[in-house]
Amino acid sequence: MQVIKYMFQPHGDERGQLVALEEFKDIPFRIKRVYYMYDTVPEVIRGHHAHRALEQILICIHGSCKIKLDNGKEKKVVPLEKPYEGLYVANNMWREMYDFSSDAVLMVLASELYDESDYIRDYNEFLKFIDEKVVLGG
Ligand code: T46
Repeated sequence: MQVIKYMFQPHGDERGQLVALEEFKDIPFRIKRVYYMYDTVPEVIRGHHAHRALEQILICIHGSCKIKLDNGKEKKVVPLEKPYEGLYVANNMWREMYDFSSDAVLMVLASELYDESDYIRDYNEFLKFIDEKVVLGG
């Protein structure tokens, strides 16, 4: 499984750091939505779903967390610990977010507006979705 982690360019000077993200330049899609999670309860695991079409970049802009990616065949755990790194998560990837530090803020840049019908929340349905994509050559 190929994990795509972007290392964004911080603009640092004596005042501190600044990271700027532009769609189609630093981010490979049009950014239609931004959301973030914080005050995550220790031991909690978020996610447990995939998406039919949504692409996202996950950036832990404060603190740290881990992302487990599962493409139906392979699983990989990716730590996010720096505010200048972004993990690309494609639609066809089951994801779980966990091990949040108490100060973690996980920000997500999303290619689509919120749409509950885009979620695949059942793991067997996800495996079927992946198989159908392979058959269709997607
Ligand atoms: C994903 C991972 C990384 C909204 O009203 N609008 C939104 O844009 C989002 C993302 C959520 N919500 C509502 C829906 C639920 O009532 O916020 C509540 C929590 O959402 P959810 O349980 O889906 O959160 P996570 O952390 O399990 O998953 C989220 C995203 O939903 C998902 O697309 O890939 O973060």
